[in-house]
Amino acid sequence: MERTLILVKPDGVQRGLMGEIIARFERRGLKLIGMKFMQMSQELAEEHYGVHKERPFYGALVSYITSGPIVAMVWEGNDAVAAARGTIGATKPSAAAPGSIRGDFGMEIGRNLVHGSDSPENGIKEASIFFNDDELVDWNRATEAWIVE
Ligand code: DAT
Ligand code: MG
Repeated sequence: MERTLILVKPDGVQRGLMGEIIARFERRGLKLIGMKFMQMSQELAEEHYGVHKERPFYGALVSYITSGPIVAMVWEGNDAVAAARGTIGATKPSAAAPGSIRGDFGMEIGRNLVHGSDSPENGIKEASIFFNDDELVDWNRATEAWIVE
């Protein structure tokens, strides 16, 4: 069972798209096991985006992600990482497929609305940066047998 860390970034919150974005993961069949509304600190942003530290856009990326509140979530499922990345769409919204979140709501790479982990390993790692174990909920979903064979 994979986990993926999903963030509704500050533009998604400010534009009133939280519910719209969350609904897409929910309807897809991913299972929510953690969620919080928060504003990321500089330290948390630097930890989360540490892999991009040497890239020219790093400063802008950290200031964007810390510029306002976000929704942080952990979603679980078989192939959760790839499924969520499909729902999110390509990094550059102007090139993202219609039907994806970025393809339906975005225009620019620096305002691409949502984050999703890029591998199962990073899903586990990123979830643990944002959530303590006791903030993740183990629950039985009534519709499970209609989503998972
Ligand atoms: P993704 O968010 O699709 O996983 P990523 O991990 O490669 O993409 O990059 C993290 C974020 O950094 C991305 O959502 C937007 C920003 N970014 C990536 N490449 C960029 C570029 N060439 N110019 C500006 N921002 C960029
Ligand atoms: Mg990434």
